[in-house]
Amino acid sequence: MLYTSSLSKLESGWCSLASSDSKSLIKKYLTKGVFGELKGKKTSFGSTLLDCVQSGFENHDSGVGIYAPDAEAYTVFAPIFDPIIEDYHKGFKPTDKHPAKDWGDVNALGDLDAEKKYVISTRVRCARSLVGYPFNPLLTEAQYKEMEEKVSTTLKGLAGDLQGEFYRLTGMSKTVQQKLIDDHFLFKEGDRFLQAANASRFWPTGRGIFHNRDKTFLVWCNEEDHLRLISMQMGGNLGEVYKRLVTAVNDVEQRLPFAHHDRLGFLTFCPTNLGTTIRASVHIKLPKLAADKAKLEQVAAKYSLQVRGTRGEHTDAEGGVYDISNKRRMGLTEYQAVKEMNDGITELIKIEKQL
Ligand code: ADP
Ligand code: CIR
Repeated sequence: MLYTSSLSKLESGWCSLASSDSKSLIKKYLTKGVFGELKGKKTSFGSTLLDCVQSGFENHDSGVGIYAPDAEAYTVFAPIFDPIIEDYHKGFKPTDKHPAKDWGDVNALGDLDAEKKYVISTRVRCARSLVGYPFNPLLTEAQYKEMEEKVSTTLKGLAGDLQGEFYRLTGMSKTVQQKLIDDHFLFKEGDRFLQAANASRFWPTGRGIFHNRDKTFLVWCNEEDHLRLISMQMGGNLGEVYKRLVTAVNDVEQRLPFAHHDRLGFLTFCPTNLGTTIRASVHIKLPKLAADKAKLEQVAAKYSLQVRGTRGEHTDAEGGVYDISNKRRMGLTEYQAVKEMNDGITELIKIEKQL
């Protein structure tokens, strides 16, 4: 039996969300029936429905509103995770199986904007979870330290263009930290969606960033996911960015064991990141198309793209710069996810030129 306090928090949180005008997926799919079915369940790690949905209960402006406190939550609470996964990843059904990892032909992609008129920078990231550790809400302070040590030591082994240094958030000066954030290299601090999900405990312990000399290959440690591997550079050369990421991931995978699920692909804290975990994005200026933000969103959605602000999710565009990326990450291969962004951005640029 769940503790009464957890149950009453669940009941009052559900009522408040149900009577709100929230547009979140959690509101859409946590119907009275599903809520009743799941409110008494627990994973073997002790996680409850409240641990999954508390971010969406606290933040009615969530787009999604749910995280998996541990890997088992995806199964125990499947009646809420499955429809959200299907909606977000455009039709990935409970009976579907995520395809095997396939980076495709890494030489097949080129420059999205050879004229250098629209695309400011290009980034492709993926997420990985370390085998043997739970997700953020269940990690102990000792585990955070141990993971950071493991990651920083392992990344010391990278050579050539990928060679770099690991910088712990603990002890990093606020000026250096802020500069890394402003330059789009480092995760922001104090994300209220993650905080409400219990994902920021012991901060900044165990959190850090690795980057090579040119800051074109970066690894985030213990922000939302155990690891985020990132390749980025100025301009629109998606081909170079993608190739670097693939080389890096293939290398790091030889050194660290990552959690993979037969049906869901690579495991992540947020269901929006499952599967390939790939988000390929450009920072782009499309002044004519973006003159009407609703139109930009609508055209982007037609090509399965997502529009974010300049500083990432839940931020606004600054100076007309938008972050546009592939939205779905499941039910397609790594190459197809990146190609979806490639093709969509090519179309958006075409449309901008015609306006
Ligand atoms: P995620 O790590 O999930 O991809 P965020 O939306 O939080 O997500 O973005 C993280 C950081 O990456 C932000 O500073 C954002 O501005 C930066 N970023 C994303 N795409 C690009 C890009 N194409 N060029 C430069 N910075 C980018
Ligand atoms: C939301 O629902 O808006 C937040 N919980 C973020 C959802 C997807 N983004 C993410 O995982 N970073």
